[in-house]
Amino acid sequence: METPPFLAACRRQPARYTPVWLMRQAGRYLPEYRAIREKTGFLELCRTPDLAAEVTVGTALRLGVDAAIIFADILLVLDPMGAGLEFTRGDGPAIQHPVRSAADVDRLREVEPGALAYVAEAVKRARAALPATIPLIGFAGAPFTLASYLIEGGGSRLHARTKAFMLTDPGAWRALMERLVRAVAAYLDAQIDAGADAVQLFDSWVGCLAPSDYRTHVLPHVRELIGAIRPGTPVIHFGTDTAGLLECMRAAGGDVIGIDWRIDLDAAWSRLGHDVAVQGNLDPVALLAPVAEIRRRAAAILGQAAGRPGGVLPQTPVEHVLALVDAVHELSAR
Ligand code: 1CP
Repeated sequence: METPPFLAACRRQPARYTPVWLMRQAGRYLPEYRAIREKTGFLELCRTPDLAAEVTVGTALRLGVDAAIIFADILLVLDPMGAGLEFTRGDGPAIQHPVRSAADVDRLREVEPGALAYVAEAVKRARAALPATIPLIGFAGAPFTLASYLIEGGGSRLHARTKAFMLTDPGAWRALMERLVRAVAAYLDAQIDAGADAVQLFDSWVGCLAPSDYRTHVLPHVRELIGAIRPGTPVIHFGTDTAGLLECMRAAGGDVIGIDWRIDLDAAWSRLGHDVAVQGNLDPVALLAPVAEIRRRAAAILGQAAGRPGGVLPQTPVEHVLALVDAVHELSAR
């Protein structure tokens, strides 16, 4: 069997066409997902391996994408640490016991092996149900982004408490990062053991940092984390708004660097160096535009990738996602 295009691209090997998958490809824009969510709370869905696997596999097959991503959330790992994770209806996540002091860091629990066994079980079932041609991506939040949720108590625009904590008590910050590195490394290894073919580290909010703060307070921890993940499985290192941080993220590691739409793909790739793979670059809001515009954008990104192997909003029309997947496959066929 040929190597699936997604895994070939992760390893910078030639593929028949450029693989495509979407962040939040399973979500509220899909009627099938909404139907399941009418009966089941979000956390309950994550904690029910049969349902989580069904959402993962059903979505990938329906969309015709080149990878499935396990249905879970970056914040699940915070719950067994004792943070008290809740998803209140309609809103984002809330942390019942935010971390605001060195003593709060000390009170966090080590994640027991097995605490997140339901995710590993969902990975196992999804892998068993997927065709061999479709790789399964496991994932976790990166330490900075997880720390931000822990410290802010939920989502945040400025991450002001997080930065203040980092700059005021660097020792407690380091202790927090070290705990998160241990928990996330074990969690990703458990997903790999269960059958994940690649893993993605989401540093969704790291773009708020000055490069010097990233280098001092984040980079060493991410490097340690990526180094601790069992070798042989491609690691995708993703962040948003990272135009100021690309070289630093590259230095922290990853086989693939995930970027967003705020930087041209060719510019990002030449800064990263072509000895690493690149993923991403389409603005999710572009999927609200007419199909002709979606195809134009897909062609532009593929053009910038120059033949090199290269979150859906709830109001996104499903046909537009299908059109994107078709456009990428058709325009990049070789
Ligand atoms: O049913 C619902 O309304 C829940 C919405 C939802 C979904 C579908 C949340 C709550 N999480 C998820 C699943 C999810 N989250 C996946 C599953 C797989 C897929 O992509 O199909 C993934 C990979 C995530 C990752 C995630 N969760 C990120 C990183 C993604 C990014 O855009 O950078 C983040 C920041 C989260 C936290 C989170 N979970 C959910 C929400 C609404 C949020 C963001 C809240 C905030 O703005 O702070």
